[in-house]
Amino acid sequence: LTRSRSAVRMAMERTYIMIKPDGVQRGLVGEIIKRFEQRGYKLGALKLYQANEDLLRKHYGDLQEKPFFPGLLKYMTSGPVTCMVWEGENVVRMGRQMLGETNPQASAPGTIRGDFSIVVGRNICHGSDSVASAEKEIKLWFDDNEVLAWKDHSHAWVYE
Ligand code: IDP
Ligand code: MG
Repeated sequence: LTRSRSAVRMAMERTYIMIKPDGVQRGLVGEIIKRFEQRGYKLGALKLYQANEDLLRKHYGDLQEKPFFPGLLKYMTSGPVTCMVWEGENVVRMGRQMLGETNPQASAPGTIRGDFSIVVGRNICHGSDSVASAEKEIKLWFDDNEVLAWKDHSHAWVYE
């Protein structure tokens, strides 16, 4: 019984969450951090950062041919972003759920995009779409020594 229970237990994951320049400018950094903290996820890394085009071309490599890509580069370099690593059970999928849909008008109220944004080109936040892209994005945006392992005293109150 113990073995089958631990076999179905979700893996602990890490995800890369980024508050885009509009989210920073509009004073939503605290609000977005608060939602991940209050859910019970654990902060692994955090910094305010001025992204450059080279980094964004790597981050958004799959979108380079899209007509909106030049505008996306301009948007994402228009001011500082807030880079974060959040850790916990199923956090990649749950993080995307907390962000909402890519298009804010398809995002349910209660999600970050659904509560604070209106158009896709100013949708406030980024979240990794898979465990593999999370690991890739964490490496891209952070040096190894910026991502910390630490003991969260709430762990036993968040997980059974
Ligand atoms: P995601 O951020 O929800 O993963 P992606 O399809 O990966 O969505 O697109 C990355 C980002 O590119 C979006 O969050 C948004 O900022 C921007 N974007 C996507 N589609 C459009 C568009 O049609 N017009 C303008 N910007 C777009
Ligand atoms: Mg994406």
